[in-house]
Amino acid sequence: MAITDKEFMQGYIRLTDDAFKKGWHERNGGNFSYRIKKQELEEILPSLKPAVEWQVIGAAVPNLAGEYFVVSGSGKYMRNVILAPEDNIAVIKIDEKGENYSIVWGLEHGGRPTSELPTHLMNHAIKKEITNGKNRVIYHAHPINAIALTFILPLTAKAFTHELWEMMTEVPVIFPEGIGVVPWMVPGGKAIADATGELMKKYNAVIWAHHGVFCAGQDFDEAFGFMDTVEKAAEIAVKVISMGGKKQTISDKGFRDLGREFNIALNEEFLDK
Ligand code: 2HA
Ligand code: ZN
Repeated sequence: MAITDKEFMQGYIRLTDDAFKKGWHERNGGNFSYRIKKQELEEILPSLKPAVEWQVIGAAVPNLAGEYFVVSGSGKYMRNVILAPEDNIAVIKIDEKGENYSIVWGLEHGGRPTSELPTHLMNHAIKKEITNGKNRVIYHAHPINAIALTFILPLTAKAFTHELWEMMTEVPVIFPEGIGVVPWMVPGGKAIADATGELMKKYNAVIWAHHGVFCAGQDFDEAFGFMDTVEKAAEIAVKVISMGGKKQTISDKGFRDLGREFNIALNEEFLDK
């Protein structure tokens, strides 16, 4: 069976296609990585190239040493992944120090992994540790309404979390811990990776001001679902603001009642005392 027919690859490819059709991936916008399971790796190992050429990651991720990831290619278009996965994505291996990577499959006509590789791998390192290895997906997209809100709302976790919680009753159930916000920063390097990683210790979704959103997930459905939920709530917020603003909303008492009924610990930082 070809690597691209494996269930995890089909799951990866399906997300790229669904997300492009959502309008979240103009041109080469966005990037996406998956930490391959041991059993999945064993099945594809005979089809991988030996790791001979190593490149620096630009961030140290010692707890990912020896791990393999599926990653999108720098400059590649999300909409083309389904047509030619072997040209647009890669499997990379991390070295024994967690400082370098080697391409062992894919990007057949040349190329490099995503420009956001430091942020992806730092987020994987943090999430792997705090979820005892359950988190496997880091996903970055450019959804319209979430970006639009970063021109209007204060760039704080409190402002974004409370606004998005109010927009749809399920949002606080899906993001009880809240949603993080990184102020505008130059993308692609270690500084934005550090800032995002700090927030990924607390949140599963982090908004990059005037740029996009990063989500973490245990599987493809969860990561896609987080992105979809953030963006749908943001779309409602944009419509409400465009219609002249709220005339009524969910109260903080309402959120507390919801938390009790659903047995979820809503982050008290985002509720009034
Ligand atoms: O174009 O989204 O953040 C890729 C990106 C960089
Ligand atoms: Zn981006």
